[in-house]
Amino acid sequence: MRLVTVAAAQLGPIQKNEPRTDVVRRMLALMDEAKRAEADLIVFPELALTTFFPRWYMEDPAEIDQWFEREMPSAATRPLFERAAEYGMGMYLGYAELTPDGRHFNSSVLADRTGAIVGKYRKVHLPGHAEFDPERAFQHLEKRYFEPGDLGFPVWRTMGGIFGMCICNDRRWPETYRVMGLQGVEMVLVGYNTPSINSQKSAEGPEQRLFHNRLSVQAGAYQNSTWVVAVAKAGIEDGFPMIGGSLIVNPDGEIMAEAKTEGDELVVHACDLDATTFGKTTIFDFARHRRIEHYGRICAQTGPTPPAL
Ligand code: CDV
Repeated sequence: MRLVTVAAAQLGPIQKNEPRTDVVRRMLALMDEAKRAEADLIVFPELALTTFFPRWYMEDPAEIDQWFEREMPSAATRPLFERAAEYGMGMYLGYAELTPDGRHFNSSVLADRTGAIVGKYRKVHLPGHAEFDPERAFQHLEKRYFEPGDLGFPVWRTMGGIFGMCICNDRRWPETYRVMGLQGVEMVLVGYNTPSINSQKSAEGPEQRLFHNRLSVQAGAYQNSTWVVAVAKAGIEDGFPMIGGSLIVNPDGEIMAEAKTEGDELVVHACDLDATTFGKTTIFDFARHRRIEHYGRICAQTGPTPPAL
């Protein structure tokens, strides 16, 4: 057995005026709880340090940039890395990244048990739109504030296993998991901020959104024989509700633990990375069963080309 005890550290809402120092204090409290639960790894949500600011339309670059981190760790976030090192606990942290040359990404880092950053991921699948959309019940301006990630979907051999990262909307795309699956990933870490209501279809409410969350994560886990740990920022943020439902899914696609609230909540499970071997060597033994001669379209085109009428 190769056990990694994972703590999915769901965060409740972060209001627009809540300073990073207060948020970090909440996160440190979850790390303390994770330590008591003997966790080896803690996973925080997407954009964990602030409100989900892409719901706000902004034009002033200085106003936009206040939501971004210019360095990681920074003065505000260093306590998280120090606590991780003190507790011998790995950490996934989602944040808005502003690079020294002025580029903006929706990013996450993976720190190992010494608190050292061993990997960085930049969100590839950015949902939403770039301009104010009066047709929507509320805005989702990720395409305005971020560039698509330029690092692909790498994996890292660390903490006794093979770990990968993705962010929120990425979890709905089978390509995300498969690219990592082809690198032997054993645990995928993903943070999310998912509104409880579809801004373009009010009939799609929290039950269906939670269903799609489970469906995507469970399918990705099963079809690649990997653990997936998916962690929400949840609850009513600045008047806008977001789903919770943080979950830990095993390589058979089964939910092993799931959040019950929409607040700060720790969901813990001891994950055996050796449980990934059976699927990887049988039904999803990629080397034996994949037929790449038929998959060319997946990389050759984006939109569908249905046959002519
Ligand atoms: N932060 C996100 O990427 N949210 C999307 C919403 C817009 C659907 C998601 O896939 O959950």
